[in-house]
Amino acid sequence: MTRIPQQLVECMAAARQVLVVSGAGISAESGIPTFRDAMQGLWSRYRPEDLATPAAFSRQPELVWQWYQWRRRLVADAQPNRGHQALAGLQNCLSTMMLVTQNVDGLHQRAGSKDVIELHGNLFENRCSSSACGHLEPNTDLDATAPPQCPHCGSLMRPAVVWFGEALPEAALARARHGASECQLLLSVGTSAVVFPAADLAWMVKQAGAVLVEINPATTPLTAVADFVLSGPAGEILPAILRALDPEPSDGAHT
Ligand code: BJW
Ligand code: ZN
Repeated sequence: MTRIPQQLVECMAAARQVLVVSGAGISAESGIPTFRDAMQGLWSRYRPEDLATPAAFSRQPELVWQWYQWRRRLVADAQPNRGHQALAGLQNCLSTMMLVTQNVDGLHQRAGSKDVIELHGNLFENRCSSSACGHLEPNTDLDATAPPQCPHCGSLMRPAVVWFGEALPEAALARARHGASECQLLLSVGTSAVVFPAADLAWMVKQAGAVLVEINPATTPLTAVADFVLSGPAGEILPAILRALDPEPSDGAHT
């Protein structure tokens, strides 16, 4: 069983505000490949970094659309795992916990986390590709093989996610940065911490002298500067943290 250092348990219990920044690794145990994992099946000859760009969508809208439809179906068939559930439990047992995610899969919300700040958008919404229009609507058809047209201006609809070179949603980023400036402890979970500006949150917290904790089976640029490195899968480590903080929950959680 994973052992959580007592000093970390005390830091977490004492923190008035904890900021959690999650990445694709937390959904790996739900069967969703991480962003930089090898792509599977038909998609194995593409690099995700080459599909998640506005230029790729302009060049080959159907190809990019079909990649997102494949990922949407994977996520729709998946379930939140023990890592997502433990984070939802932590939100109830810590004084204030803000959850910022780079993930677009909505699994935190499905596990019961509240007020999740999505930095890179959401797979299950579409936005008009004309920035002058910006019409937003839910994606309802998981089988359509081509992007639909915008009902307002006729441009192609695209997944409402943030691609490389695009600005993050302003309000979400401002809230995340405010959370980083206010927190006493940041938990970086399942992210390679190489994509900015999300990766900056941990560096901001470290510079301000707050505690940086990393949960990841692999090393990242944060590993060398983190105050606590919990090397292993989020689905084991997060429930162990919850048990250490709240050994006898009144609602029978973590059984
Ligand atoms: C486990 C596990 C288990 C496995 N348990 N862990 C500064 C320096 C250099 C470059 C830049 C910079 N600032 C900006 C840039 C450019 C660029 C960038 O960062 N490039 C770097 C790659 C170099 N950033 C941008 O372009 C951003 N935009 C921007 O800055 O705009 C400026 C602007 C301002 C004003 C006007 C216009 C422009 C946008 C970035 C958008 C990122 N979007 C994506 C795609 C989203 C949609 C989609 O999903 O298709 O977001 S890219 C991709 O990376 C996705 C992810 O959210 C993001 C982060 O990846 P993540 O989550 O860390 O996943 P992985 O796969 O990398 O790592 C998984 C980790 O899990 C691994 O470490 C595993 O070990 C671990 N793991 N199993 C725990 N069981
Ligand atoms: Zn439109």
